[in-house]
Amino acid sequence: MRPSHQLPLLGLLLFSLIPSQRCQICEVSRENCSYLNPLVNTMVNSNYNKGIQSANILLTLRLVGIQNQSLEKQLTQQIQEDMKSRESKISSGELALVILALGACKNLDETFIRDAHLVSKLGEKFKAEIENMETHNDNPLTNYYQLSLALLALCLSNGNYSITNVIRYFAPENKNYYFDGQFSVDTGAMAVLALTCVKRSIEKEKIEADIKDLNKTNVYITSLVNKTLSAENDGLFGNIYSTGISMQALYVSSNYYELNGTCQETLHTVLHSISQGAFHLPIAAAQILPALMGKTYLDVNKDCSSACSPVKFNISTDEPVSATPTISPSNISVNYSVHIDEVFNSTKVTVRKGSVFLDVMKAAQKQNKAAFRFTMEDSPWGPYITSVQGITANNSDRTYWQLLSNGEPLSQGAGSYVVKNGEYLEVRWSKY
Ligand code: CBY
Repeated sequence: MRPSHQLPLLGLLLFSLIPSQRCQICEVSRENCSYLNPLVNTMVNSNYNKGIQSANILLTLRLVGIQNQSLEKQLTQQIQEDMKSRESKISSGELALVILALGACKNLDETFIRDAHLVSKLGEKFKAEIENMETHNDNPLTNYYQLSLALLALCLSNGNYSITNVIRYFAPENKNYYFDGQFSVDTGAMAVLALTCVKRSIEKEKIEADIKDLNKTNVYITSLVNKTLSAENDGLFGNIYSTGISMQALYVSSNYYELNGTCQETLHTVLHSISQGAFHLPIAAAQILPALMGKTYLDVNKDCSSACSPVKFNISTDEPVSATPTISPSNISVNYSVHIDEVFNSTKVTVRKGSVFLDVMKAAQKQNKAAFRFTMEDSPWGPYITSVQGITANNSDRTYWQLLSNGEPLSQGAGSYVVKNGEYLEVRWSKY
């Protein structure tokens, strides 16, 4: 064969190799599957009293191919009961998770989605988010993490949305991707998943769009991926809790992840954090596991299984490793302040060693109700502080109570963060 004939062949061969290179993922190898045991046990043994937590867990168990029929049945029931009791109160992101979980990996719950018209209801919730932005200074009802989840679920379940109308809201410079001026890596990564689903639908001509929409979608994905990569530190993207969703975003977007060369470092840090109990909350375990098993939320319509799942996990009914240290009899003392504008109300509080931020807040409240009274709400991530001194956080104003230690914002909530002797703790009235 003459060289000129070989060239196109060589080109074809190289081209055929590209897709497999592009899909490089950073999953845990088969021999390391047992490192994931604590995550699986945390999810399996949690008390599934809240529907949304159940949805997150069911989605993950199905996606990674952990089959446990009785558990799936229990989770499905909880989700359906929660849907009935809170139907009008359920948020866009919550409903999106319910649809993703019930519809995941070709199972019979799909009939519930259809009979309860969940996808069209999600379309309404999505519209309400956008309408709120129009009337409230570009602030959605919830946040862009949920808006992205909603777009993702609508896209994956062929719901009704017009990409020409919504794409502009996903421009990377939109303020809703940023909290306190900092790029929210979780939010950006979820948006990458949603936009990648949309991009694929346009390319397959499953939805109506013009070339401008496709171009914008591509430009936004690239920019959001770059922002995620810029947030890399010691192999983590953002922090330990945003790394799972970021890995998913990087898997679906291109071969960036491979090129970036952080895979081994990422796995090393994450597996170490698992052994340290960083994922003791079921939601934290559910959010990291798919990426570690090479899965993304865009895989929900496939038949699901993964390299680790045929190796039966060592599912135990014992309590999973807990990060909450046992409260010891010795005491520590910390400084606690409520900070509103220029005004500080400060006190010294003595608590048991091993106490969490919330214990400090409770002790301060006992000392001085006027200065330190607060309220909280349950969330999948534990208690969320809603008001202090009667001043209440509000999504439409982008206000919240920020938790800080020695002047630095915490990456855990009030119910999880274990306080240390001599530490300066603060709740600060803030705008994100
Ligand atoms: N989920 C959601 O709607 C939450 C989306 C999320 C981006 C989420 C992080 C990411 C995730 N993976 O789930 C998010 N947080 C949001 C949107 C918010 C804002 C909530 C208000 C709104 N507009 O919806 C807001 C106010 C900016 C916020 N988070 C505040 C806080 C602080 C809570 C303090 C309090 N008042 O109780 C806190 C503690 C940060 C601080 N220092 O004050 C905080 N968040 C943290 C730490 C976290 C992480 C939790 C990690 C952990 N182990 O507890 C988080 C995973 C998460 C939950 N927030 Co917000 C981010 C991270 O660190 N990677 C969808 C729904 C269906 O469930």
